[in-house]
Amino acid sequence: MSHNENVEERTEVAAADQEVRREMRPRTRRSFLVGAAAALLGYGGWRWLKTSAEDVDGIPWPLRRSHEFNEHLARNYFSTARLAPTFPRHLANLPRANGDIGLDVEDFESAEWRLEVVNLTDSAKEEIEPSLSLGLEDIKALPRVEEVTELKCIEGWSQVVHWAGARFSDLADKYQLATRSGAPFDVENKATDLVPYVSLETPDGVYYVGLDIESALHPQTLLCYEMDGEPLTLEHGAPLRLYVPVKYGIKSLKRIGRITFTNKRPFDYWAERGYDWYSGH
Ligand SMILES: Nc1nc2c(c(=O)[nH]1)N[C@H]1C(S)=C(S)[C@@H](COP(=O)(O)O)O[C@H]1N2
Ligand SMILES: [Mo]
Repeated sequence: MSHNENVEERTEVAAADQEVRREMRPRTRRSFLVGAAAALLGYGGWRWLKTSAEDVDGIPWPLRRSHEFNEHLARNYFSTARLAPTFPRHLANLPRANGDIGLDVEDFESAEWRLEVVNLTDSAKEEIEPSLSLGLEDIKALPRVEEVTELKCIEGWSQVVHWAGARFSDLADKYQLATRSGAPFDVENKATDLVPYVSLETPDGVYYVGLDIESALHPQTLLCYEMDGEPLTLEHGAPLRLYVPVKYGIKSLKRIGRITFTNKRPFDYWAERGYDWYSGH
């Protein structure tokens, strides 16, 4: 199966999955929430809640608001003004190489590596537009950025790391990605023009992460080609890996093969295995 078919199949499964969830959600959520609210409020409170306006999902609005809160928080919390803490360089070290999903070392030729970029911004057509194919020299032609920030693994360890690479936002800017109009993005003032999601995958498509566009465009989110002052090693994701300061390490995909800007919330390897899709910290 070709890589594209693989992606398309995942997309189809996603669509079917979403369909099922759409059907199930109002019922399961409502019964769960109704039980929880009844337990919390007692009868009087419950009467008040029931008689409050119901919204589209049939969930009384005070409850619905708390549902929306998580997504709202994830989308606005990491605005460009909120920077992750930085550290003095002497505290930085190379972290342990953690996770090798999609990093088959035997089968990988660094010299043949290309970064494919796909713009799937027209959801009506659902067509994969001709992709941009970039080499490492194209990434290195973007302004070089160094930062000393923390890598936090969801398993409970963290390490201050000295990273070097290009800002993801500079890639988006240079190639006019990230917006529906193709105009330069403006996270603060023109959020409605942003393509809402980015998907990143290893070249074999085995490991894949989804990001909200705000986190992808965060000024400290890097496409890294160096860690700890040295060129990236294969086990840390050579030739190019992602680092997202506002997310747990699971989102910092090693060995990026493909970046897709999309209107649909992308599949995410660990979200499918029960972790929070946003995985912010
Ligand atoms: N391709 C790929 N990227 C990956 C992983 C993986 O298994 N495969 N693991 C993730 C996890 S859980 C962490 S904590 C970080 C670890 O990065 P490091 O190996 O450079 O320490 O990589 C992330 N990126
Ligand atoms: Mo991790």
